[in-house]
Amino acid sequence: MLYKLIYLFHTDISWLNVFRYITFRTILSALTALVISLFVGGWVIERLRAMQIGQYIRDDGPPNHKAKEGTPTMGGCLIIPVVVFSTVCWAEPRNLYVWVVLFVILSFGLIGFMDDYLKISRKDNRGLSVKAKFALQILAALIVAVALYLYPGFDSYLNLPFFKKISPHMGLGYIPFAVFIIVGASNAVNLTDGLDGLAIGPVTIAFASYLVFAYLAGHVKIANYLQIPYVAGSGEISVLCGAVVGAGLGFLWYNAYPAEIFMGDVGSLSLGAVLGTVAVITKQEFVLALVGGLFVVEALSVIFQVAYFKLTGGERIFRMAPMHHHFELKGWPEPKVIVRFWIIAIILALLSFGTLKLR
Ligand code: 57M
Repeated sequence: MLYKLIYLFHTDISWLNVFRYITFRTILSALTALVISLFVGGWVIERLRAMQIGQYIRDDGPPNHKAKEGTPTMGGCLIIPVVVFSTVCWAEPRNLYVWVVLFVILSFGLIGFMDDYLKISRKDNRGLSVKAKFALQILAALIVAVALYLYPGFDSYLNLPFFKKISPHMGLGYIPFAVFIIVGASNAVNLTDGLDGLAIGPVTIAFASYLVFAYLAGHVKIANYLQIPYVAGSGEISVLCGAVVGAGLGFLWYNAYPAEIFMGDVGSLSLGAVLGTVAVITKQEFVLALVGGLFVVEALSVIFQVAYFKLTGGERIFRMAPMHHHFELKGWPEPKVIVRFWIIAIILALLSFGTLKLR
């Protein structure tokens, strides 16, 4: 909105023309989110502490985690409003994709908020039941998937990296596919959020990658040159990705080891779902397995651990799942696990750009 207001004067003040450019507004969006997060973060932590919204630590976790008991949580209540505010300020208000993604961050944020609130307010610290949580996530993702499927400007064929010529039309099958990507990404990020900065670091890196993918997909000449799907209007999603990068860096300032705040399910579920939605809109769903490879591996470690545990009647593949706990129990100090996971996330993000040329 702010951008539209400023742009009204571009005929009188010529340099205001720069606001027309998505790149400029993406940088502004990132800086707006970063500055607000940094300046407001400390106050939010104080408020959460005053309201006694502190993390409950289960007894069955790694021993060193008990010291984290009471750390202010639900930090997603800072991230989400900052991302929404920056996006609304600097993105094109008539762009449907922007509003679809804002619906996702708010709906999944509400699901996470309900889960976090129940965990904190209940004596047994239980949140939403797994069934209720999944049902709400699938419902929200279904609304998004159907909206994209019905949107005339959005083509629901499957884009396969490395195979330019193969792009099968999925028809109605696209809807469950999109739901799977959005709900899967949401829960994979949620599982990964188990060490200080372990989720927000790779999430910020992933959104920095999709900031580029969205810009390229929305630029007809570049998309055609790279032979990636051209998605008219998806360039505005770069502005939202910029807001997430800024808010992510600002949150990391406080979530870095030793964390002063956790994002809570309100943060992890919403950021993961937004990442999945951005991958769907930019038609880079399979690339998400690479960009978000860390989240995929963490989720798979849980799936394999639980399956093996049930199959063998109690045997484990990892010392503890998700995999970050396995390395913790192997004796790696928490910061070492975190930074090594960040390094892997950066390598995966760089590799993902290789899919743009290798086709
Ligand atoms: C999401 N939440 C963290 C924090 C964060 C099926 C099973 C694998 C499920 C899984 C689970 O419960 N996952 C929930 C992970 C939790 O973090 C809170 O949750 C939010 C994210 N959703 O924002 O509010 C704990 O993580 C630590 N933490 C930090 N720094 C951070 O910045 O240190 C989080 C953020 C926090 C804090 O200790 O309390 C979590 O781990 O629960 N369960 C697990 O991940 C458990 N694994 C497990 O049971 N493995 C089993 C089987 C079932 C696979 C096995 O390997 O045999 C681990 N988590 C806990 N205890 N809490 C280990 C046991």
